[in-house]
Amino acid sequence: MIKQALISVSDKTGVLDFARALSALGVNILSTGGTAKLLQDNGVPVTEVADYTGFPEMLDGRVKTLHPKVHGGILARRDFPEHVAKLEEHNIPQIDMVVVNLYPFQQTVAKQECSLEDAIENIDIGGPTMLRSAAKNHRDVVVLVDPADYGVVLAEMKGQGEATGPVSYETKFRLAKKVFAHTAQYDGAITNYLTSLGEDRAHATRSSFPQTLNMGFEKVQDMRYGENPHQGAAFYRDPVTIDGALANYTQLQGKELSYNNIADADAAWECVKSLGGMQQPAGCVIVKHANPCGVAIGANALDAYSRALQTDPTSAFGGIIAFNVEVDGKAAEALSKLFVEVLIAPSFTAEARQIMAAKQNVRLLEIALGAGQNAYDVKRVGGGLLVQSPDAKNVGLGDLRVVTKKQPTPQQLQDMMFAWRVAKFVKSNAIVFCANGMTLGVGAGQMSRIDSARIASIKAQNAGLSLSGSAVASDAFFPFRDGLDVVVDAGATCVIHPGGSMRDQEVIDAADERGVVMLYTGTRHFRH
Ligand code: 93A
Repeated sequence: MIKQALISVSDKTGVLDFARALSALGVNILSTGGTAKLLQDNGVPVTEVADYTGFPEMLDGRVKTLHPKVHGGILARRDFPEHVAKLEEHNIPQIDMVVVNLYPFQQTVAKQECSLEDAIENIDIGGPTMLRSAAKNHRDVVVLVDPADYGVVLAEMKGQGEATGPVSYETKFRLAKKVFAHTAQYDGAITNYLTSLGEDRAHATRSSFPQTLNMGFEKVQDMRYGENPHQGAAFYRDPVTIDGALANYTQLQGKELSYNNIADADAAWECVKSLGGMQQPAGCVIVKHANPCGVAIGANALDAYSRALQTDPTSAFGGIIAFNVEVDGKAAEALSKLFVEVLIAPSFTAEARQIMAAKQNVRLLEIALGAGQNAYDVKRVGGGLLVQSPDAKNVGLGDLRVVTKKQPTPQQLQDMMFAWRVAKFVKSNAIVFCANGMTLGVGAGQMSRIDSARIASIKAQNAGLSLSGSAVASDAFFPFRDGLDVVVDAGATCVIHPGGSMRDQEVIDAADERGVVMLYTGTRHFRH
């Protein structure tokens, strides 16, 4: 029987309804200041912990619930007569349910302007202590750290559905495991934050990577299989919500997302997000095996898609397609003619959804646009992790340097900027031919740059696209003039790349000799 519950929550989602229902079931409710006030103001009977223990909240709230009357009531073993007698001796009633969620530490430190002082004050001490006490004594105490569990527990208490009365052991055990996972993750976030601070701690500048990396990711779903059917797989989400990130997707229809779907969807989404602020309002990216095989901007979603598709219609079959604008009926009509695995957009019109509903296998994902970045980019290697900051650098016009005698025309400049944005999302070695806001040929993932250049021009030929007068981006410098000769032979008249090779002069001389424009970005975008 649950006679008494302690409720102390920072995230007050759903707590009022839950407390009201508990109260209606005859449960006595204890609460801390803010939570107690919310319940009182809404007519739910509640006793403040301070009145209960006879000790006021003190030290700016640092000590609210850290009291034997609270922890004795939670931790006492109900099956040990000595424990029960001790509680009676000290006049400590049992606490049978603990509902706690913690100070929002992760959200606080995720803010750019967060000071060390702010971070420290948001380290919850009393909350995890109660959670851990209750989870340790889960045989007799129900512990809830996630508002999503309120409903299940209530249903069990009321004996609804399958439930037969009091909260089952299975549920209590599941909730306890969830608590320990949660507090471990919470402490991990604190460790990460503190060890990431630079020497100048007062300013809390983050200048290095944490000494131990506790990422605290939460499993969203198990998958049927991994990259291949003989591999197991699961998808985990960052505990901190990242604006505009793939993991925030809402699936509107379609089969369950697979491991490869998610990896490719991420590549498409990150690339299409980078197409904002260009000459045309709509952007479309088609991805196959983690590489863009068609990228374009256009007057609207249909226009951008039709142009992106032209680059490599063969590879687009079974692809993953992302838009940075709403997908309307016209675009959906065209898309429904292609075999597509996943479609991603900030939104789909009702008409578009209706059209796609006829293709139930297509996975439709809505994700709000946003410019959030992962804190870390991670790659697993045998026995370790490689961690780096994400490749967040976006080259602007001011970063460019013309190194040839010939200066770019405004059109060439636009074409090269577009090609450069795309090249960032193509696996190295990347060579991307573009013109008028669309890709014409993409060479990806080759071990030599000259092979990427050859492949990109062959692909343009195969698609029946002319490279004459096109722009080329190369994700890293040309080590020799041969790669440049290949793209110029194919028809390119301007080339953008980082520069920085030992033989830069040889390559600049070649560009001058061939009468083409060459721009340095000073930034490299290797992607492996
Ligand atoms: O400052 S604390 O670490 N010290 C405590 O004794 C304590 N007890 C509960 N933080 C404490 N809490 C936290 O207060 C809970 O974990 C919860 O997040 C929050 C609820 O406060 P209020 O009810 O005043 O909004």
